[in-house]
Amino acid sequence: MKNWVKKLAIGVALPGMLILGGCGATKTGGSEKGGIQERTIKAGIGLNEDHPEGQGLKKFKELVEKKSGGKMKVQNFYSATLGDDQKMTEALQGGLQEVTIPSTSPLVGMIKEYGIFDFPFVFNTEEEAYSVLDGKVGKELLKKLPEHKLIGLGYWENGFRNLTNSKHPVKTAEDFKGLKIRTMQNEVHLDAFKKLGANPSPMAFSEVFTALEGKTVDGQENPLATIKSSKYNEVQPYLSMTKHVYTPFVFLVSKQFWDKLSKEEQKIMRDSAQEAGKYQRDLNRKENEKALEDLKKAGMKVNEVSDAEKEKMKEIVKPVTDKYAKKFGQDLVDEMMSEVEKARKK
Ligand code: KDG
Repeated sequence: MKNWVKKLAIGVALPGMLILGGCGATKTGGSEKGGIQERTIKAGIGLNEDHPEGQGLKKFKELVEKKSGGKMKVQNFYSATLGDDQKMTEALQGGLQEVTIPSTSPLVGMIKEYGIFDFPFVFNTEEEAYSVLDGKVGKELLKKLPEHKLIGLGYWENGFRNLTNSKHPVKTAEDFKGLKIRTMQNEVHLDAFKKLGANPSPMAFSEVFTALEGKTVDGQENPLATIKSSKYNEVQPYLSMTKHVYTPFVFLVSKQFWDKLSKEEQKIMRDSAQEAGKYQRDLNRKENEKALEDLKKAGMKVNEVSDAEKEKMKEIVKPVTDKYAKKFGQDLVDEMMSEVEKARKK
């Protein structure tokens, strides 16, 4: 067994723990009555209802309520009404909320290994990302969650991130210099943008529009569906197709809640999260194409970034990714890259 797998497995192989289906689900304390009980599941996300993530959550609700004969009810909350990613994740750990689906990036303070998905220019396509997330690497990272009072049921899609700003088009590595860019609260993003000569400012997703509107930052970076759904075009004239990072969403369940469920109820949750996840990934990719056309129509000045310039950017941030590969585990990073290479050969 590879070192990084051993380290991750030992971290979670608690006595009597049954690791099911690669999602790290623990042995069911299970409801003594078994079967399906009347339950209410509070599910919150930071994005809007019209975003593919919001649509995916609606699909999850529909599936859980159908599969449980209406006994398990899902209450959806959008646009960070229950708080930002970190606050909602803490609410799950405290048993105050049952489901949230954040980007992996804000979790890196808790589970450092998730930072490998913040390395710039690792993936060229969504399929390459899926091969890592749905394969050994993604499954082993899910097994890290129970020790943090969380259960992970799989990965949905935030997607490839592109840069918007109010100053000028970003066509070359040089063009980042001096730009004040909002980043997620994530050390890899912070260090990478600093290395490119930008001036990064970490903040929660819910604060981004106000910061852009008030010009406390010049720009931000997010997938096209988020740029459109959050109406960043209203305050950001320039969109540069950097595709610099692919960010996953991770479907999180409160372990306190999960351990009360019967095996049947856990299967309903897991199957619904995975079925809704496939639906959400497909919808996200369709919406990204449509969003680009809509953002152009809304007047954003869109520029492509050449492969040569992306290679230059990758070279500039290499000392950052080398530093964090050591911190997160070189074996883990090597395994991710070998999965990517395999996907590229398909
Ligand atoms: O809850 C929304 C966030 O998880 C997601 O949009 C994170 O990409 C993100 C950002 O920029 O904060």
